Amino acid sequence: MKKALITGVTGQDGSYLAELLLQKGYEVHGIKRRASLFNTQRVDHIYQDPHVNNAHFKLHYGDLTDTSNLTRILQEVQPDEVYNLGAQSHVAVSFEAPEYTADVDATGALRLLEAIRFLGMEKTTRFYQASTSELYGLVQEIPQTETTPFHPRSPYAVAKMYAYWITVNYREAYGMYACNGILFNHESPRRGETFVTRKITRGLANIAQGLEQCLYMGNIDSLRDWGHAKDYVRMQWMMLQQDEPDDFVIATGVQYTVREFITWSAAEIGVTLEFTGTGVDEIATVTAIEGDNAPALKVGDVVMRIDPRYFRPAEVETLLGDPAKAKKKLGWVPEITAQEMCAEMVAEDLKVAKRHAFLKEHGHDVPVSVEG
Ligand code: NDP
Ligand code: GDR
Repeated sequence: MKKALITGVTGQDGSYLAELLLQKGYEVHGIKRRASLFNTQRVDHIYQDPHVNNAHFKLHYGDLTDTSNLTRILQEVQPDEVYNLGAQSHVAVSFEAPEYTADVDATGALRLLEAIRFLGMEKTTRFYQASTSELYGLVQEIPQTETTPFHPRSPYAVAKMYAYWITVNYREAYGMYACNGILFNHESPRRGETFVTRKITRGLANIAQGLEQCLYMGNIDSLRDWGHAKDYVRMQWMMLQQDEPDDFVIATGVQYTVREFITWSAAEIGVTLEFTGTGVDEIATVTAIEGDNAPALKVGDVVMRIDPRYFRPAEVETLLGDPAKAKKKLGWVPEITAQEMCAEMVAEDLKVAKRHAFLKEHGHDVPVSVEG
């Protein structure tokens, strides 16, 4: 039985990857952080009681800032494959906490690689690094490929650039099977609530149900190449199954604006929007409502405004990936379109919003607002 160790197992990708590897018959180990509240919601459905024999999914307390902890877990587990998905992954937050972001996202990758080498596992343990399209930042070429030069635009992206190159370096210096997946934005109903797609689907679902008044957004002209996390974790696994390690761009090859994503999300709820005004004065107004998903809305309501607090000190305006290499060498193609993914996300968030509206009506407190 193959063993995998996943850092960031409690995150969006970690949870989908753990599911995939369990389906493939792996013993899956994940690192979770100690928190004052439970933080395992995304993996609770695959939790296995460690007191029962033959548990194939095991969680270890740990942190990417703690070398001794990582070394001990690696020694104990002796994984065939390590997936380094753990990160302070929010670009805007990285401007607020740049040093911590560097410690986790850059030095964290080094700590893992060095622990693998220190334990003499560099010839037996394969390593996947969660690299990112944010490396392209101020884009030098459209679309972006594995050879497009990097120009990172945030402390997050700069930290991830170190992680990218240290992964390449350990491959070249020590002959490690170490790969970078340069993944473009990927989303799902499990996406963190402060990333733009989820902020929109959750926010509009809440507004439709009368739990919030308005969505406050940053740069809605921003262009992103959005895929589904389920498609992308499949590729993470495929990258570690080849004869030779290599780096791959994972993307859909299609880009849309944040504004378009807002329009689709509203349409999924049955609401048609009109965008008027420019810059910080742009608003989205309801022009038609179909069906019964939005009892709290009426024609003429303003459901989106711009709040400059969500502008970034340096923005990545446009990202568009070319996944040709992944298609050619690994036969990978994304199966879920951005619109299908949006529909799935809205459906899930609407279910929760309806439940919360019911609870609120009956006098219970419900979580609504989100900053990000
Ligand atoms: P999430 O933010 O959903 O998950 C991040 C995970 O990292 C969580 O499990 C989090 O734990 C964990 N983590 C955070 N800090 C630490 C730390 N100090 N030590 C150990 N674990 C930590 O991210 P995604 O699942 O979306 O992304 C996975 C990886 O892929 C990340 O590295 C991200 O930067 C990268 N990436 C993501 C893309 C995307 O579009 N989703 C695109 C390209 C790259 P906790 O649950 O406790 O917070
Ligand atoms: P990104 O994702 O920065 O690309 O990083 P995010 O969804 O946060 O932003 C995408 C774009 O939307 C614009 N935007 C807003 N973003 C947020 N979060 N909130 C807003 O209100 C808002 N309004 C407009 C942003 O400015 C940006 O242009 C994600 C993360 O998952 C990284 O970890 C990963 O590496 C990259 O994707 C690829």
